Amino acid sequence: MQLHSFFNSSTSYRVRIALALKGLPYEYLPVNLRKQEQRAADYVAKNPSAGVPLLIDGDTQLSQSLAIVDYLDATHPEPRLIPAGTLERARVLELSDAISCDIHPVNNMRILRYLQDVLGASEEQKNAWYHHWIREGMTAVEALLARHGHGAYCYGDAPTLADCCLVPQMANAQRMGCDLSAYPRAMRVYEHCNAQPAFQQAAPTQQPDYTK
Ligand SMILES: N[C@@H](CCC(=O)N[C@@H](CS)C(=O)NCC(=O)O)C(=O)O
Repeated sequence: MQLHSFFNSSTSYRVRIALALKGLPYEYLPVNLRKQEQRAADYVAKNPSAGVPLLIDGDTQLSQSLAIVDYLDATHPEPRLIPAGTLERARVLELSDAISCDIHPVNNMRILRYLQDVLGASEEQKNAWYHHWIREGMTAVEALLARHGHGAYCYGDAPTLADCCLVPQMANAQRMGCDLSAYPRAMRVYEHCNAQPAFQQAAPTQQPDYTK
């Protein structure tokens, strides 16, 4: 398999965690978002969404991080990251969606660029936007974890798709200077995950395209 990825991309980071948890080797194909390589015509021909990640598995080209993790779960079921049980599956997807649908899209690079380049927002206004949506989104995530979370991870004592989403989102928020002390349960899960080798292997600093 090959993975088009950018070290700082939180959606790529989700897939890297899933691949590491499953122990699957892959070739890392860097796409430099700072240089807008995701918009190059030959790349958009492969991924019409003009973003990372993009997984290549033989003749299969698959974008969308959650679809990729679902695909990996079907093709390499051990360990399962989306539980099979109806309620367990729904709970893990509920948390994953709270992050991947409600937090990540509004703070994505192209949205922040549009705010500044087209709407004329200042650096301060852009940061206020980012922090606002982290506060709103993480308050909901923390409440969901308090209600349904148990064990060392988001949902139980084994990592799931929800942890693949939570860790990159919190890392991103920390990088942007957000105060995460109001989310102690999420922080405990985050720290526990970061102590595990698979999560460490998937971290931005460990990627071949990492730069400061
Ligand atoms: N829903 C997509 C989002 C993919 C996405 O937007 N990735 C970001 C990096 S985290 C990206 O490539 N951004 C490029 C841009 O904003 O121009 C997924 O989960 O894979």
